[in-house]
Amino acid sequence: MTTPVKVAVTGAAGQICYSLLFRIASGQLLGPDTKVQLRLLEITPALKALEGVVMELDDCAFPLLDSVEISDDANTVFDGVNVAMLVGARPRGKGMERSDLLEANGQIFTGQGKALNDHAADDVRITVTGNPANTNALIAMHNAPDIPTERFSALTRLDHNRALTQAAQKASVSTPEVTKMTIWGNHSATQYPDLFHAEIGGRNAAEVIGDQAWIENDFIPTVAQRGAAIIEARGSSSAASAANATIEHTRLWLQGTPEGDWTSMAVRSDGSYGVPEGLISSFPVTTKDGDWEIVQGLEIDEFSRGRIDASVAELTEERDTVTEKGLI
Ligand code: NAX
Repeated sequence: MTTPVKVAVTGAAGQICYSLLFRIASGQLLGPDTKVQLRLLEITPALKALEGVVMELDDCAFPLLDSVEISDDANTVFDGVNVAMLVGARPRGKGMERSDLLEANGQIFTGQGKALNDHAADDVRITVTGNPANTNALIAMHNAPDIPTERFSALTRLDHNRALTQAAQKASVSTPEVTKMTIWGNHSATQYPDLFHAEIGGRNAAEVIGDQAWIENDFIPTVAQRGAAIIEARGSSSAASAANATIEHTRLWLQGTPEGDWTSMAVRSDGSYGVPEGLISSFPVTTKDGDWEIVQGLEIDEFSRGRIDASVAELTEERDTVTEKGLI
């Protein structure tokens, strides 16, 4: 057994965490040889519910779960953490404008960025799931000047997984046959799930499918609006699949992407593919030993260019809004 890893999770009494925490504690994030110390953050009114979740964690008697601490103080929870999953966020309330939502979340992510900056371990890796995820990650990153910018990411692996399944079902293959999928841009309805660089059974996915109309009119909108479709069907937003993607995103980051494949991760742009430097935007990335690299050299045709630019324009607007509000 190696040294236990400290994993912080925020929004711990929420619905994503009701799946996420149990999967982390059972070893699905760090593997069967690593003990985990869970450090859970909630707002004060949700602490009682969180106590109930902790009772359930206890009742699983997970061999790999070394300890669980809960608090409503980010400085306490983030103390010494190696991994931080920022799931908790302020949902959009009735009559709330997008800029109000950015501001409400800005308050949360400035504070959590500062607390991570002051208390997290030197090797911390941070993933933001709570929406608007890309811009929340941007805010946290700007408020943590001592943490290298490449340690911040936002989740687009759920969109990636949705795209894998849509493509696999269309081509009547199983999901592992679909590789090199990319989600570009924002985790929002403007995201661009890209089949033109993906492969099915090692061949170009768009060519294998051979149906441009399906790609434009079915595939892209189905993936981009899947979250809304789940709410419509289930009456509440994606939870187990979001937990699954949060685990997969972080596991791949720590353990590496398989040879010959990549994942989608929203990370700080270095200007690649014309995405303005500094935005947290989703790219195709490979990972190794806890580091990521944006896949280079993909040719972007006019169709893909337009889609990427539209999503990046939205991210630029979000950045401008949070800059005006003094959050970054
Ligand atoms: P819930 O509303 O069930 O849970 C959120 C929890 O966060 C609540 O228990 C709340 O008390 C807590 N919270 C609020 N402010 C907090 C703070 N300052 N510190 C700590 N905890 C705080 O939402 P849930 O369904 O779990 O979703 C969580 C977030 O994930 C939402 O923002 C949601 O929009 C986002 N999602 C992101 C996805 C992605 O792919 N990036 C997909 C799924 C999901 O929609």
